[in-house]
Amino acid sequence: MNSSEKKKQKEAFKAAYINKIEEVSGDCLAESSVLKQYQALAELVMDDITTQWAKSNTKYNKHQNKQVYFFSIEFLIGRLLKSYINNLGLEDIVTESLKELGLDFTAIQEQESDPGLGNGGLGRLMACYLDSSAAMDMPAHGNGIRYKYGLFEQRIINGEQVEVADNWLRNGYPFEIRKPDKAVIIKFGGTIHSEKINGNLTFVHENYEPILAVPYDIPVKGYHNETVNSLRLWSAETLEDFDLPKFNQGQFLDAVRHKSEAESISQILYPNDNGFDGKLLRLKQEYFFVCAGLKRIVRRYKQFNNNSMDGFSQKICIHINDTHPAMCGPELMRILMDEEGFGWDDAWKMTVESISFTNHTVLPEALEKWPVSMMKSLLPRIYMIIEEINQRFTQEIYAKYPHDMERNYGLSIINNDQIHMASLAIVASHSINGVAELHSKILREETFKGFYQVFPERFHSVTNGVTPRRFLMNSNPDLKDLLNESIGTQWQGNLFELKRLLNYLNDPIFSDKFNAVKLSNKIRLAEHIKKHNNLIVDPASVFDIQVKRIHAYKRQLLDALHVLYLYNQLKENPHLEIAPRTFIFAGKAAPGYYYAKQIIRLINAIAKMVNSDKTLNEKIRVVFLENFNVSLAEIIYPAANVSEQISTAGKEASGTGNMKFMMNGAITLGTMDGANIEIAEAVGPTNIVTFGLSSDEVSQYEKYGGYRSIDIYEKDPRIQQVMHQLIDGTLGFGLNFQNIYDSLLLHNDTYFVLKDFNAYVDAQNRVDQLYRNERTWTKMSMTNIAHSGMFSSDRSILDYQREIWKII
Ligand code: NBX
Repeated sequence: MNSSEKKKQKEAFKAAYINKIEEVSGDCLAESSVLKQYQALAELVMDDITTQWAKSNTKYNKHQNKQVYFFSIEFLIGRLLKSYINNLGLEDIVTESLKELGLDFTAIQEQESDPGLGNGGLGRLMACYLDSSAAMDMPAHGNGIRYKYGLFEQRIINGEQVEVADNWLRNGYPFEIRKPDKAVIIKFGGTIHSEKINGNLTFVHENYEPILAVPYDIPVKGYHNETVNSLRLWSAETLEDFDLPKFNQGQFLDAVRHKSEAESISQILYPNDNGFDGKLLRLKQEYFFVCAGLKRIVRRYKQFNNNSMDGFSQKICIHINDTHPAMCGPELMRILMDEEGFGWDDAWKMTVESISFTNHTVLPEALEKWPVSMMKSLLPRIYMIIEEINQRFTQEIYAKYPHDMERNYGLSIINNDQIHMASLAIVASHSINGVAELHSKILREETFKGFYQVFPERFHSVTNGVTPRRFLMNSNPDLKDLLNESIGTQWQGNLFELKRLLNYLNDPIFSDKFNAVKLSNKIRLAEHIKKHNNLIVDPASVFDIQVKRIHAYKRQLLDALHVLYLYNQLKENPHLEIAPRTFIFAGKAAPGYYYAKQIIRLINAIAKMVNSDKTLNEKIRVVFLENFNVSLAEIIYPAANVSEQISTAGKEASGTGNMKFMMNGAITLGTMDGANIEIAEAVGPTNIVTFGLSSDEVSQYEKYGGYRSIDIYEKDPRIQQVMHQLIDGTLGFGLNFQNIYDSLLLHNDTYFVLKDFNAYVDAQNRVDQLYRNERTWTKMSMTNIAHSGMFSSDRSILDYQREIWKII
């Protein structure tokens, strides 16, 4: 675009924007609030997008391309305004125009609420996959729940987590379109009886409670292309706002209760990451979005296919994100048999051909098992179908493997009066995949070993990826510009092109610019810390960061104990030569997870002690940042030097934060777990710092014993010192971390924190040495970015297309 064209475009944009502000606020620009400025900009952007959206949909309807639908109980999409603007290619026009109008674009963007419709990795992965699918012109859509309240907001008060409801819809949400004409009815409870209708055996569902599912669609705009896909989120409503007959009888409360019970289904996101809590309302949520989503998909398919279901499984991929949508199997069977008139065998073939399943965790406490009694009373027809799926499946394997009774028994979907949702998902899918090589291997060899023996061809592995648009280009614009001016812009279309950066490893001018970018990102984070924690941190210090959900297996405790150890070292020897370090933590604990909340308290107690100790010469600082969410993450990753990825080996399925850090030039300090292993392979052993037990060693100890944490404790005075400090009042008057202490010694340290402690301290020393050699560190950092192509979600989506959905 030449400069006069650009000028024209800017003028047109400004005129339209001023108009829009008047329209949404009734005020002129000068009088308008920042909220109204944001709302006007959002509407203007939506106007552009909806035009493209309609075109995309028409194209999809006409050409009947194969469509993928991601069914997920979480979509952690983050703020969308900037992402839309950049994907539309309007970045410069908007930025410059707003500046010329004297407006603060950053403040405007901060008006947008960050929809917390997910807990962590699983939900964020879906958002990255939607972004990549649209960027690659692939028809893939999301199907989930429009929670009225997303994941709680976290406040830290007196060092402890306090949860506050996340009312993200307070000011409305400009990027969704409510489609009441596409609402569907979901039936809960009631009874089933069979009847012969026109000579056919038909199942009749009676006395059920009907709930209305109303879709809200959010456009998913591709990067610099014409594709706009859809994220459809379902909201639960009563059929009538008031149940009039009851109201007339004077049962006012009953009528209103019915309303709130119905609406409770999409009221709130369950805040457990990697944990199953078996609540009836959760089961309702799961069926709610599965049933609503499938209904619309089938309806649309028939509408554009001469009212026929022919070819359905060749054209439709139902991809289920973990087991929460596993009822897609029995629900699709129900639709095909009870509504479309197929017999069992044909319906089953279509179902298995359509469905594929990704597993995200091997932690036993996260595996979903629903009591038969609950399923039977809430979803009687679905239960009948699950029973029959199980009966046919077990018969088949008993006939095929008559000598393997014990293994066969373990494969039963229904066991001990519980329905094992992972087993259901495997039996009803043609593909099961893990999210990193190691994780997929553990699925094959341990978690789903029996199923792997029966269906080896169903097992796949697709390593996770993250979107470079959000996590590099939009959140680290200075790095983007530097890359563009050095290696050209091809990397924006194919992240593997970042390899070209390797040509600059020994270029001192480039290195200086590269370090200047990192420093300015660190200054931005330091400002955030000053504002929110009222603490001054030195941007020249090493920013050593662990941000993720707080969970015992992720071992924030190991990080914290090392800080305590380093503090002790510095107290003993204030002249200890180390590069000054700022240890930064952030993450939410599930509200009912006491241990994780204690870890937050511990980190804050250590922070308080360390930050107020003047004798340390500011060599170390500790920060716990409140309310980790996608927006905060976007400020954090670009500012990191060290990426802490220290889970007990074998427990973190993949991790995706590790990739976001790497893409922004942080060095991974990690165990050989999840995708860390593939990061290590990509960058080579000299560009990562690894330590600790391997997953094989962990599983040997778990199976055969042989680890006694007390032995380690008794041999190591450094460990004794930090352990005592947990309970002797060092960390503050009355502050006692007895239960953390007990978990490590009395309960034999389930996650091998003490076992890996020594190796971790050594690894941290290596990090310190490496950082103090600036040239070495800069090269390592650049090398990490150069090899991050493999961790783009564009690559993951291509793998899914090739291996699982068979699109290319
Ligand atoms: O999924 C996460 C894994 O822990 C990460 O290693 C992985 O990178 C990420 C994406 O594949 N799993 C996860 O976030 N699980 C859950 O959020 C979860 C939530 C509720 C539940 C079970 C699992 N009942």
